Amino acid sequence: MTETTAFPQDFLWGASTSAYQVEGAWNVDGKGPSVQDIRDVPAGTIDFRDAVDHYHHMKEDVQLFKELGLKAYRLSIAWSRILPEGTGEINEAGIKFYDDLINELLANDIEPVITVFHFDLPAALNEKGGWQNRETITAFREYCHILFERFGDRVKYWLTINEQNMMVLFGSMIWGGEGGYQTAFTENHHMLLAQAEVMRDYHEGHYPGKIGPAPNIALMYPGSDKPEDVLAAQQANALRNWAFLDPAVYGRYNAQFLAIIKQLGVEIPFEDGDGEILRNGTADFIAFNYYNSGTVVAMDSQGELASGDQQTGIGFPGFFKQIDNANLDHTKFGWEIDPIGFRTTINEIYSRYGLPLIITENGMADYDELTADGKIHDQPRIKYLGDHIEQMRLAMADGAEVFGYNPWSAIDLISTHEGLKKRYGFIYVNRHDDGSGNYERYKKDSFAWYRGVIDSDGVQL
Ligand code: BGP
Repeated sequence: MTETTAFPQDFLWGASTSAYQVEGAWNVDGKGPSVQDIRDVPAGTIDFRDAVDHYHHMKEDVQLFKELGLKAYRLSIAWSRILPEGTGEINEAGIKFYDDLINELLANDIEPVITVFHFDLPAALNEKGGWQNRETITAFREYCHILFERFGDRVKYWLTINEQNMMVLFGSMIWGGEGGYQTAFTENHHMLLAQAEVMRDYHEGHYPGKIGPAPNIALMYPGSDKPEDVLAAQQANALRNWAFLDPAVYGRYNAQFLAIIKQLGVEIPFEDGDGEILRNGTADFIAFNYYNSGTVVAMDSQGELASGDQQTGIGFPGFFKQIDNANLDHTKFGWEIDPIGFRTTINEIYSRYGLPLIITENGMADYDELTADGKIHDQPRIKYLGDHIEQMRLAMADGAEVFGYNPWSAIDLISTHEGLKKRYGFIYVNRHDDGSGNYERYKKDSFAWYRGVIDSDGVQL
């Protein structure tokens, strides 16, 4: 146990989930399918559309969140539960589910932090071109207007798009998207415009809360002290990180990003007025997800692209490719573990943008196992989170304004592409990739530990 300075008493100690990864009930009470519901099921695994059935365990789960000591709960709303076709007729049963959830959270003194879009585009919109189609911007505004009108009286923290950068850079893995650079950065442009329009709509609606983006930000390190690798890291940070935060905060594209994608042959489909749209809709705060830093080296145009997933595999021929950092340990799923990188990432974001920060994801996956006496001993996760909280404290001592921390995930749920076996929760769910399990909830060792962290204002790690 390390005795150090306490976090502010109003610090939002929370935890995170997303609708498609936790709710289940994918076709219940009028909900329309999302792109996640129509994906191919990974070989040898179950149909994950029931997730961990939070939809039918909502009150039980909120009671567990209360017992966990949460001050906040970061959740997402399923667009196609509100608008089954993505636009048009409202599904009142969907509204009721989130109304009840928000009221249940508030009745238990838990602040809802709501992501409006978390990888689950309505299938009906995807069939009309999804984010390739500029009309999706209008649909997104219509959807968000409903959320602000129906829940804006009680919800004070809104996040626009979860990990837009990961969708753009790793779309095929995360939601099954296809297409090359032109497709990716066309979709990105439309999402940036949609985000800006919705942030302006929110501000012009004079709702009593705040709104911001929620990218996955990881500082990219140079793989050596060679000047070309330092340049490669600067380019990787521009493409992976600042390309998304500059538009959200400054209302304009990042110049180095524009130069890089021009050399990749991409034409951003700018239309008259797009620059003004970006300028008129900017963030009140920055939410971001951090799992680990990245390390890159220069790569010539004939270079091989890095393989791997969204935490290990970024690369652009002619610029950089990600490599493994030999100085870091890894999780059992191959993701690097870099708590000090969390401090440097927080400092870098705050230094560039100067806005209040809230961490909306940070966590470690493991093959957690339920013992015969109903325990789950997840000490590696306790160490990962404790080390990252300590580094977050040090970043705050460095001057960064951080107002909340929401580890991924409040409760076990489905991975973007590795099923239920890849567990992150403080709460274990007895459900398995082979379809066995009764959805029973169990408190892991990290549950009592995190409750102690919260009760001690972050002193007891
Ligand atoms: C982030 C997503 C989360 C969650 C997390 C863990 O990219 O925002 O939704 O999926 O990563 O990743 P995975 O589920 O692939 O282990």
